[in-house]
Amino acid sequence: MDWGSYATLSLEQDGDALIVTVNRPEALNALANQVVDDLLELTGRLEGIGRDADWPVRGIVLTGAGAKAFVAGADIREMDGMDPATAEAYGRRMHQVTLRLEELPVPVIAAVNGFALGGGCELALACDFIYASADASFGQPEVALGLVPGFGGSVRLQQRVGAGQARELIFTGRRIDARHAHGIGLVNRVFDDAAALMDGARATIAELARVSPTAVANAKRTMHRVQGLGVAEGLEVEAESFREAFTTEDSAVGRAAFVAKERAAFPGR
Ligand code: CO8
Repeated sequence: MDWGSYATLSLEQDGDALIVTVNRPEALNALANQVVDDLLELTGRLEGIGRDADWPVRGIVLTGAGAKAFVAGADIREMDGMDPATAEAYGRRMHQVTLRLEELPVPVIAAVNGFALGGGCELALACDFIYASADASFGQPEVALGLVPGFGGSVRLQQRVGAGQARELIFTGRRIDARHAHGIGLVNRVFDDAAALMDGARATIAELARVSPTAVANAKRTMHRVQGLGVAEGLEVEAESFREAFTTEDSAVGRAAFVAKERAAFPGR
């Protein structure tokens, strides 16, 4: 699959993992317009993963270049020249990136190797799991700039950590370290350093490569669809997804392999 080439993103396929690195270390990987354009283009291409039972990768790792930052937020210098309409359009384009990440048929892991602030924290929140190095830090410092979260933080931070924790972070603009972020459920796992972080993310994708890709895609879609629904409505969605799972070859292969006491070789359809 041709993933394209980008001014501000580096791509590397490593086995079943696609590693995407936001590559503007001189500005702590801040989300300049060019980065948003590149993320839109890339996420558009990635939508094809799994089509026609072609699963070129089984998971994506999103990280930041350099030793200091995942992404230090929206590009404050570029925002300086924006009027309200341009700012709204900028936020909406980034919303599209985050929605596409959630709609991808494979899990996305944010590997946070330093600052994940403002739009950087919001980009991580659009990923399925957030892994962090011990020296990572998180925050929504928009209020210190007279702004509010604009890339999805008002919605996704409270979904991830609950309303009370989200309000405290957003209203104070406070920065928290990786262990604190882990304690409130923002971060799934904390690793000693950046190398261990990337190893951990790759190992999870190797695990994903052993199970059914259609089932993982179905589970991801279902979990996004039920978010915000009441229990009864959510169970309706789950019933549809469970039914759909039984239409896949993967489910037939998976069940037959269990009965035969063999390891399933999933066809991915
Ligand atoms: N935008 C642009 N440049 C940045 C940014 C940024 N967000 N963050 C860092 N940089 C640049 C610095 O200006 C500096 O450049 P230079 O070397 O040319 O002076 C370089 O990166 C290195 O940064 P520092 O020298 O500041 O490094 P420190 O280690 O001293 O500090 C910090 C690191 C604490 C991360 C500090 O850089 C900082 O506070 N950055 C800003 C963090 C922030 O406030 N982020 C939130 C931005 S607002 C946002 O994301 C809103 C999203 C919603 C937008 C809605 C649509 C309009």
